[in-house]
Amino acid sequence: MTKSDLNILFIAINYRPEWTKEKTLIFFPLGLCNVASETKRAGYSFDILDLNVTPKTDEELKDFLRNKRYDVIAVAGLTHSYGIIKNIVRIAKEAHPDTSFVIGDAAASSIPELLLEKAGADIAVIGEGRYTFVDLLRAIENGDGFDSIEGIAYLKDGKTFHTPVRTPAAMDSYELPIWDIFEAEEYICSATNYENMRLDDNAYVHKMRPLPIHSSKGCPFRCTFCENNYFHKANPWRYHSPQYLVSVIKAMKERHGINYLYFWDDLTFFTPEQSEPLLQAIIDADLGVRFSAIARVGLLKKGRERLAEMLRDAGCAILNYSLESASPDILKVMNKHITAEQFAVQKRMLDRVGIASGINIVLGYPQETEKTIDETFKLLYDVDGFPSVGYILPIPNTPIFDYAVEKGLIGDIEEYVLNMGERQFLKMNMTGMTDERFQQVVHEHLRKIRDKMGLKIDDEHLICGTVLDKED
Ligand code: B12
Ligand code: SF4
Repeated sequence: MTKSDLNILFIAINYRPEWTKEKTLIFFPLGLCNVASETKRAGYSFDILDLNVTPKTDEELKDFLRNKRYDVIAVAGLTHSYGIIKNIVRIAKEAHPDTSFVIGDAAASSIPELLLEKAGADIAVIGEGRYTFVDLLRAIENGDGFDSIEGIAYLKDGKTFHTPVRTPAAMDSYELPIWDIFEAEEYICSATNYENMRLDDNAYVHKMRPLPIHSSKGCPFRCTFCENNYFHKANPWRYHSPQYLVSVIKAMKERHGINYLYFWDDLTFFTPEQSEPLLQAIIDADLGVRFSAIARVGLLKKGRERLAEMLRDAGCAILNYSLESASPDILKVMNKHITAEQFAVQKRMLDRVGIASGINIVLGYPQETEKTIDETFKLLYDVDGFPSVGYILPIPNTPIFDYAVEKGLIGDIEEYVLNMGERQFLKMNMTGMTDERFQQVVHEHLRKIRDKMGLKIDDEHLICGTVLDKED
């Protein structure tokens, strides 16, 4: 079989199928694009089915998949999209049972057993997947086994079998994504429909032409609710050189006219030693691009005012950093290694230089009480921080998930994953409060902060602030 004989399809799923691009922002499938780009460079041709840009009903999907027989179908997914992936595998395999389904991204690393043993997928690609996928195609082409391909799981004698972990390549050796493999302009323009996403009181996303970029992979910390516990288990935190990143941003500007970057990292700015050279390179290149990025509480502290100014001068519009909780006890069980005081210092320093703060909190650890909730929101009230609220969403293979299983809060794992939903919705209550009281307290606090800050957010969108109303 030659390369051109393999029929390959990449499917970008819509994680929120009921919210189409007309109603909300759609997110560029950067991970899948990186894999498809490498596949293209390796000389393979393929089809793309992008369900964000062209949504399909099950019937339309069936028609699409019946029309052409694919040897390999590749899908990227997060854990909570397990049900969507399972449905796609079922539909495709009804028509062509011998198609090989390859699943990548966070779902493949967190729930490989479910994907292989229950959903009918054939291969789960663990962690970084661009070179692994090309190796897989070569093995399928040549009829070789998969044992020698590092970084995958597949079924052997009906059970999930893991090959050795793949050592990631050097960060700067990654070639650029070929953004046009997907309809990049559809994604860039979708921001113009997204009237509801606030950066701060006045700035909305619709003036932007954004695309995501990675500056790093992984994170050196191990918070007890975070997927880093397994996804980057064997890999250290790694980041691109400033020169590499500047060249990527230049290419994004030239090819797609972008003027805004989302740094889709776990951790973009960690220490001054690592942050300053990157910021200086962006300032020197005078790129005219603004960005949002990720840091941790503790980056900005007394004596680091210059770093805050560099962030501003480089174009940082929003710095996202998580408080998670102001309760020292909860921060401890989260393994967070931050303090409420450090958070307040960072927030005020960013306010002074005019950078908006993206603040996440996670509510509902077993130690959570009305008192700890008050503590968290009092701090936010005092510093004028309106948070993005998440209720704890235990992800398989994290310590908090193991705890929930141990306590009998999670029984059948497949059933749990099918219904886990997203962090905006209270699905698992590990506190001593009733669901109603818990949510009532949270909403009361959010209303108070909103009113103090004069934000235009209606009561229904206090938690899910980036969601447009669904059509009836
Ligand atoms: C940006 C981001 C978002 C954005 C956009 C998400 C999106 N739809 O694309 C927003 C803010 C919307 C978001 C939302 C959520 N997110 Co989020 N998000 C991220 C973040 C920071 C980056 C994601 C990213 O860039 N992906 C692109 C990556 C995957 O590209 P890459 O590195 O080049 O990919 C390599 C490998 O992953 C692999 N690979 C990737 N895809 C594929 C496909 C195939 C076929 C193969 C073979 C390989 C492969 O190979 C690639 C190249 O080597 C990650 C953390 C992180 N650093 O990954 C969290 C993360 C993915 N999010 C997470 C979560 C939980 C969510 C939410 C569910 C939170 C919630 N609301 O409850 C929602 C999901 C809702 C939704 N609609 O998507 C978790 C997922 C955990 C899990 N196991 O599922 C993560 C990992 C954060 C964390 N540390 O826990 N998120
Ligand atoms: S600091 Fe953030 S990315 Fe790192 S382990 Fe904790 S939650 Fe995950």
